Amino acid sequence: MSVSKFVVAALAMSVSAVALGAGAHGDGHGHGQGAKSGEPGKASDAGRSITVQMYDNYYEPESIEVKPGETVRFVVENKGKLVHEFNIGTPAMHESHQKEMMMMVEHGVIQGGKLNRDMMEMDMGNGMSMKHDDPNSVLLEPGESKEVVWKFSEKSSIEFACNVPGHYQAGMYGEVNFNSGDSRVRSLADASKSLNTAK
Ligand SMILES: [Cu+2]
Repeated sequence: MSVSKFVVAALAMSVSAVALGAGAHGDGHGHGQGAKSGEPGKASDAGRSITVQMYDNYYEPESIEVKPGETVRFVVENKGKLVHEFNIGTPAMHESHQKEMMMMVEHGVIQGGKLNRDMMEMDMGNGMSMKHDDPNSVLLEPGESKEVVWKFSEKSSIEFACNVPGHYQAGMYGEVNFNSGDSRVRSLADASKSLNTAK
């Protein structure tokens, strides 16, 4: 689902959507699989799995370490009593997605511990819907579990976060730390060594 589609869908079904739509419009671009956060990965390329448990309102583990370019299979489990999201993105992407999820709450798609999946599937006209189906994210009811396979890009500022209204603000996000500076430092050192020998 693209942001623009989402905003149009919300406009079509809401009286109060003018203000909401305007809010989501400004920095809506770049949501989803932005080059900065990585891209959907293939399960067969994943070298390891990380189990992420979601509680009200925090993650276990609180942060993760990855290598640039690494594909990781995340097994996401909602152990809380509320609907939670696991979403990999830049802080700007999360901020923009929070506006979309606010609309999902206002339209009754997210109701505390329940998701109205029928409403998410509903055709709002022109094939638009309130589906939450971006590959960098899962939205789960209590007790549900789903996988996200993600290929991280180069080192950048990325967080995993829950954009259900109020949860990010309550601290429901974690750092993605890139841990491979070593090889680059080494190759720089090698490069300068060979420059020196060439003199
Ligand atoms: Cu949450």
